[in-house]
Amino acid sequence: MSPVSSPTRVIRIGSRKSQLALVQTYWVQEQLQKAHPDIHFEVHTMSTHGDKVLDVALAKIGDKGLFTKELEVGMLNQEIDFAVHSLKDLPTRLPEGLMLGAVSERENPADALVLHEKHAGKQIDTLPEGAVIGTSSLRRLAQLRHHFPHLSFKDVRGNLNTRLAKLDAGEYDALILAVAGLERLGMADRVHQVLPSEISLHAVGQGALGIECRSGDSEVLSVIRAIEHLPTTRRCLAERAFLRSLEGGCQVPIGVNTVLEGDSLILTGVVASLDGKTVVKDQVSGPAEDPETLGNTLAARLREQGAQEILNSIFQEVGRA
Ligand code: DPM
Repeated sequence: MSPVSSPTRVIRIGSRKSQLALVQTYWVQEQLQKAHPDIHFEVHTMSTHGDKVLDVALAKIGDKGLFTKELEVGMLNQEIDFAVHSLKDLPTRLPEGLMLGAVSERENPADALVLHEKHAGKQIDTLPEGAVIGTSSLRRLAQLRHHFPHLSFKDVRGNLNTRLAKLDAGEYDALILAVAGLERLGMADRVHQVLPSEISLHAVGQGALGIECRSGDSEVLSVIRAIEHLPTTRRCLAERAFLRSLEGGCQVPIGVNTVLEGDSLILTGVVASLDGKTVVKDQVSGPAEDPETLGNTLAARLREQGAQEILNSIFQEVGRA
């Protein structure tokens, strides 16, 4: 008698439809498929609100789950089992019933300067007076204005290819984009300069992927453990606690940097006003085992130095998400 074969277990992965989201999701699918040959991993794509509203400045449409909400509803409805996000797009407070289940190894978390060809050979500090920098990140805007008040800034939306086409067409002199996104799309050659952390502290979670799943879904949690990277998780949990404690959404002029040194973690954070004139920056270090305490401690320190006033005036200006 032939043995009765059990039906193959299917796990459904949710993803946004953008090229970057799909590259990231297929990478996760491939890693998990290798680690769990007995399970079949299927990718289901969905459009999120952030993908549909392309003509409004990011900071104005609010950010609460802008790129995650439809996927979250899909998880709660059991249509998908988990979702792959750029961790920096995943809000620090998740809906009831969902959790951050795993974080993958971080790639270069820094920001990159991408120049129009007429500026070839230049760097951020040698761009001419009035050069137009395309970014819709308040974090990049505030930090760069602080260091380079002679540059001007213009909003830019759309996917990476759309943005690069606008740059090449001469609408901007330069763009600031995440190194990790360009690398994942095979466009690392567009990076003219990796901005040092003294100039631009990166966004919370930048360069890492976050897997969001149903709280307590023990099967999914044990499956996704295959891509978990503990050092990255610790760094990102400290960064996320810092942002959560400051009540900052995705679109705030808040930057971070984390360094692991043996058993200790060093966390640097900045909050800057949109005109770049007021910058509050500090650093804390402590046991890497307790990253969230570190994030909360740094937030409290920056608040003592005026960070809350900076944030409150921005929430008044651009609205709160
Ligand atoms: C968030 C921001 C941006 C994205 C804000 C910030 C950049 C928006 C812009 C929260 N999400 O960074 O301060 O510059 O107009 C995004 C990118 C990636 C994930 C693209 C990028 C790829 C890198 C990664 C958009 N989300 O930052 O250039 O996975 O970390």
